[in-house]
Amino acid sequence: MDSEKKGKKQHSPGVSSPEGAQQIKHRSICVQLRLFSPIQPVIVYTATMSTEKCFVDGSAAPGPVQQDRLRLYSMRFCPFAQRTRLVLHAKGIKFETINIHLQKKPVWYLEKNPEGLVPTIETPAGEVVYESSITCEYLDEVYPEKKLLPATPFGKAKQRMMLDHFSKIIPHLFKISSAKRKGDDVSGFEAELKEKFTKLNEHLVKQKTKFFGSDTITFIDYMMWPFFERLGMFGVQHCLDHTPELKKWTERMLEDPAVKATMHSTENHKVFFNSFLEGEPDYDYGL
Ligand SMILES: N[C@@H](CCC(=O)N[C@@H](CS)C(=O)NCC(=O)O)C(=O)O
Repeated sequence: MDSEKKGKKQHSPGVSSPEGAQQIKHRSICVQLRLFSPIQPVIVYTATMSTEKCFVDGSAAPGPVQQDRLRLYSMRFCPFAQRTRLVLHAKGIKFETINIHLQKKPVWYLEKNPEGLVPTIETPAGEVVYESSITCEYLDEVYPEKKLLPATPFGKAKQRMMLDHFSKIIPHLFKISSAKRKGDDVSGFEAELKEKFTKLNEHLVKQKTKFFGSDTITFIDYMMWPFFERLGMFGVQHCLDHTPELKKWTERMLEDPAVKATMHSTENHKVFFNSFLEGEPDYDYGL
């Protein structure tokens, strides 16, 4: 693979915005370890989110992962990486974060994950796992405390099917926001989105549970959440107005400690997303 070239590739639009004042409050239990370079310290988190500047093409490669933790390669506003961060926080796994400049990726990052996407997890044994839902399933298997996926094959299959359906909603969100930006009429797209939300709402009503898998948060809630956190950024928050159970689900999710630890304010999401749409993503916004 031509990693030089790949390093210059635009990152996908699966990205949202920055971190808010809200997060600054949660930036507590971290230990700064100036391991690799004086300007790019790695932060070890047990219960908080990454606030570190991204590693850019030309920056020194980090050394091996220490025995007592995992390493997450991330980007602060990436909704897919947020899935992994949610699971790491929810399960209380000790990890450090290295944020990657997705427009100027270091060559060493492409050697770890040839797809060049975040999130990626690396273990002390040098094992590398990527693709958000795969990283989350991996974490759930390796760290059995507070299991997020159901124990039965059918329970697992149901959550995977739900995730598969939900994945089809994601491009829709970007489509609406891009059409809005161009000043196009989005009423048709919004009607489609409302229909999809109605189905999710019906699922909650029918199942009579507070969350999508049960009365407590499970895997599927964390997989979907990052996109609901960004509804305001996409300008489609009002599409929840006719789906009261789904709206209540978003309110319950906002109470979850892992959500609180990883989220950005809508305002910050918007600033980052605009910088992304203008072709100059400000990955370090707010740092
Ligand atoms: N299917 C991937 C999508 C991840 C993804 O699109 N990440 C974006 C950032 S939000 C990325 O790494 N983009 C870099 C690129 O496209 O080169 C997953 O679920 O992990």
